[in-house]
Amino acid sequence: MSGIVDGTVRRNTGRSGDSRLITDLMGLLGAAHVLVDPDLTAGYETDWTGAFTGRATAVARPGSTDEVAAVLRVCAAHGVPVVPQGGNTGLVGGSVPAGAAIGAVVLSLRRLTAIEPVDAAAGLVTAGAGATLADVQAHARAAGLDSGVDLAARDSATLGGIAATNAGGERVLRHGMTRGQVAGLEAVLADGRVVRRLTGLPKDNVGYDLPALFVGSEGTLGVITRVQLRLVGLPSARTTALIALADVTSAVELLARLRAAVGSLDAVELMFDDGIDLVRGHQGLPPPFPDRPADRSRPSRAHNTPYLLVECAGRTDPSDELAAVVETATGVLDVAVAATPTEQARLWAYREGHTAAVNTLGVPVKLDVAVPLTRITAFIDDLRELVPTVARPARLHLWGHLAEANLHVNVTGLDRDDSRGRERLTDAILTRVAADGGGIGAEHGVGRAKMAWAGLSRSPAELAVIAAVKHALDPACLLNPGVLVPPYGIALTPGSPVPTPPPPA
Ligand code: FAD
Ligand code: 2HG
Ligand code: ZN
Repeated sequence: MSGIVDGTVRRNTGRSGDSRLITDLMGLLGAAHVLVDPDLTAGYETDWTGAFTGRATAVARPGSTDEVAAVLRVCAAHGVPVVPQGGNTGLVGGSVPAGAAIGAVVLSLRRLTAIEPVDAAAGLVTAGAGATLADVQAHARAAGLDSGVDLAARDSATLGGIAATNAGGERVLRHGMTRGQVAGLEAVLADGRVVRRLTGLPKDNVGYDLPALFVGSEGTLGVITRVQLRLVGLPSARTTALIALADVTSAVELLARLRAAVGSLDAVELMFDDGIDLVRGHQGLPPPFPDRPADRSRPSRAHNTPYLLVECAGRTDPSDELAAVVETATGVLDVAVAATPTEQARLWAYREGHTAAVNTLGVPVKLDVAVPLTRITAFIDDLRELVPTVARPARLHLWGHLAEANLHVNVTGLDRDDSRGRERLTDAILTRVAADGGGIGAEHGVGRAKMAWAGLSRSPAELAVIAAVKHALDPACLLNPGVLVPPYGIALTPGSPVPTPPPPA
């Protein structure tokens, strides 16, 4: 049996000692919705990247909020931790029972898929936490509206997971992060109590903003069961352009001009030649341009050309507005414009294919950082030098959401089990990020992967508040132990207070 003992989470070695818990769960949900067969649980036990894995005591698949509450009460009674899981597309190891959560019950929300009718006047839709983003988007579009949140994992990522990670994605420039799009939610606390705020009232100032507190809490404060999402207008005209540039500085300058002059700007995404080549190899795609864009100012250097994928969307055709800026920008080497959905999807495939293409090279060291745009050129140059000095063999893959100064830094070539080498590299890169006043976690969250480095982006006082909130809502530390907040008994940074478990009731 798992439980908090002497400040650490006791780990399961097998499933036999948990038969009473499993029997209780089966009594609640029926045997069909409590998975214990390793062939069936395997897909819930390893994260999308393959970096994080651990055995679960069981995978519980409740079908309603009441069942979620009942599962949490039973797990609390048995002292067994719970790892909430949606689509398992998270990239920081928070959705699987690894590390301090080995032996936890994985609580899969994927059966909570109900999507309620769109409230067109209020611009809202409420859906079960297990509804996929793609299903919610299709539902909203059928009503003439759209979700302001979009990301490449849309077919699997769930509304609950998106809220729990405060996901970013490809429309943040226009609509902000998920927190701004969540109007309300319903969540179940570790002890089974239900917190529900789904009034849909835009003005509702009565105390702390509890829905906002659960957004970005990564399954550590409660299990989100329903999400009320704001909807945005569905644009009738869209233009997408892939623009090859001489260097990153030109890309940043173009971003500034686009921001100032193009009101319909929706997305400005960054990638490089080597990333596009990797995606092309993986998906068998043709090159975006007949000839590789060449920077004549540095013909002899093996130059990794940066590209911006720019999208504008509005009620009227934004292509002239976009063209006017691009035609007069400096450092533009080549431009491909897509006006039809099929052509646009072709351009987006180069950008959205990066994560899957990198995974074919092995388990990457995956970092998601934000660096002030004024420093991003120097940061990228430094990174290209730093990575091979810290890790060898290593291959650096860079892409991201330029408008949000958000770079995805992936490094392949390190063995999955070389935890020291992976930590050393992570530490070197994140320390460099912090030195530039950057953020060590931009949109994917902290999870298990970045917890040890949270002190680079948050002060001891901030970390203490985060831990206090966690321990107030989940004093036994049963929800996602080892994610975001250190388990009891472990100081996050030297000198910071060591959290201790509450005295037995
Ligand atoms: P999971 O992976 O299942 O869980 C993620 C975290 O949320 C875990 O800590 C889990 O415990 C918690 N959680 C899940 N459901 C609940 C719930 N109902 N209640 C409480 N806690 C819960 N992310 C971005 O921000 N921007 C991107 O552009 C982006 N692109 C991606 C592209 C690809 C190809 C992939 C594979 C991932 C991408 N991601 C991106 C990461 C991922 O899709 C997001 O983090 C997403 O929000 C996770 O949703 P999920 O349902 O898969 O959650
Ligand atoms: C993206 O924007 C996603 O492509 C995934 O956030 C990033 O795989 C990654 O590192
Ligand atoms: Zn991203």
